[in-house]
Amino acid sequence: MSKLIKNIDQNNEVLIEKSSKKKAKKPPLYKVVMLNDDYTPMDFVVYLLKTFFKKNHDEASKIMLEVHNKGAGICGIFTFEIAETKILKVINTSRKNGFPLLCTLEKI
Ligand code: TYC
Repeated sequence: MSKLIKNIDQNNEVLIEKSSKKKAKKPPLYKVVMLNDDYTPMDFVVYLLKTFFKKNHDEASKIMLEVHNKGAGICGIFTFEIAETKILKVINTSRKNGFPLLCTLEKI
């Protein structure tokens, strides 16, 4: 029998349990950080940012240049599983194309 039915009183009023009023706890979030290297072509990095992080051309170019000039840059903020999946896709695509690009995860 569902919880809902158990929580209806004699007057057919739905009783809301204290615990169900509590807000759901938000999951921890992680930054996906892309690292610079000397070998991955700039246009390939822009392609990865557009494909896996849904950036438009200007946003992708800006992030790529930030990584190129400062050594690292943020691609986006996600829950752990989503961040991990995106990193795996970026790294797999990079290796298939013969490039050493790396991304890391940083808990916020
Ligand atoms: N530094 C690379 C180059 O000059 C470009 C690059 C940018 C590489 C960002 C990796 O995450 C990266 N071709």
